Amino acid sequence: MQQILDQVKEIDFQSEVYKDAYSRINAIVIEGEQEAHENYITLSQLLPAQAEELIRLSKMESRHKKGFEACGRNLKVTPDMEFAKEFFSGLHKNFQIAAAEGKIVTCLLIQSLIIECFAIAAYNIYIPVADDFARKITEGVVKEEYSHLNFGEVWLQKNFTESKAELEQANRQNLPIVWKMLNEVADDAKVLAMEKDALVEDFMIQYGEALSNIGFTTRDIMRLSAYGLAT
Ligand code: Y39
Ligand code: FE
Ligand code: FE
Ligand code: FE
Repeated sequence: MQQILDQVKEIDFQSEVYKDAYSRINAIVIEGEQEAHENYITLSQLLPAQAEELIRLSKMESRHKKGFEACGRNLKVTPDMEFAKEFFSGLHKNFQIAAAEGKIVTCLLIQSLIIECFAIAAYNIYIPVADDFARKITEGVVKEEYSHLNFGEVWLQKNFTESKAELEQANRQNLPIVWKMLNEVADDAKVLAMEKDALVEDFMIQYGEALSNIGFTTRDIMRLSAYGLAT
């Protein structure tokens, strides 16, 4: 804790190096929230029985986006949206293909498990080192991300037996993309006082817990959650 306090004291949120890194991380978060908004609308069409709840989640995602846009404005940073679109393009493409094929399990794994766990890890690590304005916004957002993760967990747990094979395949296809994304963002995250090791650790904890809640065994979780991780 003291270490974090000392670290925060040293962060100059107005330095050029901070603002430059923030222009990419802030954009990633804004783009991520926008895509999450769209993904939950798509999911509401794939799961009409739960459309109302999914639309509610999609609206939360647009509020998150607005919150993070305000964080960028507050620091007088222009988000690099082109960079962010490219950053998300792998997961975005795989979600689109799965949705077009009606693969609900894959869509839920990508958005509600992988992306939500990535968001929860990133926001948890960011909160202690954020500026005061962004900290308050992020604290409100991360609480809601847990409810998005919970939606995916509950659905996949109820449909575990029929979903297992598709989950394995979707994990194999998409988890390596997450490790690549983490590597791409590590240097900028470091400037914001967010350590890559901490991000990886928090992601693995969230994702492993989610897989456990869905019904995977410890043995399966070890295999699934580290897939494609080569540091
Ligand atoms: O469900 C959501 O709201 C998730 C879309 C938002 C994604 C946030 C992505 C965070 C990655 C940031 C990496 C910073 C180190
Ligand atoms: Fe969100
Ligand atoms: Fe989010
Ligand atoms: Fe979310």
